[in-house]
Amino acid sequence: RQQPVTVDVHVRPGDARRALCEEAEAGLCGRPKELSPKWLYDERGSQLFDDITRLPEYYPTRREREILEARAAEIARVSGADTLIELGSGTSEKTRLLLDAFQEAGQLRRFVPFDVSEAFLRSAAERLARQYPRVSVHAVVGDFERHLGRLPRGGRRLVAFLGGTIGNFKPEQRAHFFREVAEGLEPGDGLLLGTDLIKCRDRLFAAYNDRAGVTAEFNRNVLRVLNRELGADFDVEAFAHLAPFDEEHSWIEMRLISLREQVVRLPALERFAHFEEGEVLRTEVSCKFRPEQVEAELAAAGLQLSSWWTDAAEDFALSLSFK
Ligand code: AVJ
Repeated sequence: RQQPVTVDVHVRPGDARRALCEEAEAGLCGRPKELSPKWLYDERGSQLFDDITRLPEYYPTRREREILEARAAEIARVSGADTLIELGSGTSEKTRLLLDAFQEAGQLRRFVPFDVSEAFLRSAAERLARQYPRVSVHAVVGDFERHLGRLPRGGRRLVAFLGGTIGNFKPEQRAHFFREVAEGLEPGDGLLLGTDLIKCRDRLFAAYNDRAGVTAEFNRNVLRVLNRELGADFDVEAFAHLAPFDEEHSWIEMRLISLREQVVRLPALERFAHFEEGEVLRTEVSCKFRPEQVEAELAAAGLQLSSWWTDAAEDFALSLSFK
């Protein structure tokens, strides 16, 4: 009596490694050095991020959960959706708050988890199908920077992009992302977006430079990923973590700083990467937003803000906008 699970696959396991090779060439051999944050999340990196969400200094996850706990029923009602699409569905822990609220309102027909890892997504989809037997689960394995055009059509859809992951995009990528989402939606479909808000810089700094050093390990883990995937020989201990807040761009910038001059072998690229002492490899930006800015950026993509919810401390926001 459980509904069947469908899985659309738009990325294959080998794709990630090829993309990493391409990025690493420009990102490690040129200057300034930079990698996109998606490489932080191998199995160990995902576990470390999970640990981060429980750190006393790292507020976003708790704040977003607080909002969802208070507002899930309202979100279900206002959205009017019968299809919930979650981009970068992760462990779907917060999703459950939404799924339960939609189910309670009797309006959930379909759940579409969208994630880049096929193995992970398949097991999550099976589990969700068992736990929500009246809901049909249609999983999509894809990259949300490339495959938004492949979202299943039909019904009244709500696309959820939670966790503040939108902050990992730079302004141009962000504008592109909003346009792609809007293009895939029909009038009446919505976007539920989680955004971290600008706050006092000490708290921002503490959230990304925790005392226990978990974020440092999470950051340095990308070097282990490069060692494994590219056969590189990074000395993980020869890089320090620092994540300052850049006021001008309004983003936290995660950096790995080379503690000495060093040459790293990149056999998969048949190249070397040279680091000066003190040279920075940027591994992530995490943008912090003002409310008016979120509204304006959504509007520029053709998405009308309808609701804006924050936690009691106004640290984090969920917005609902409609095409
Ligand atoms: C998962 C992208 C929302 O930017 O806060 C946490 C990742 N990086 N600590 C964030 C992260 C360093 C996180 N997001």
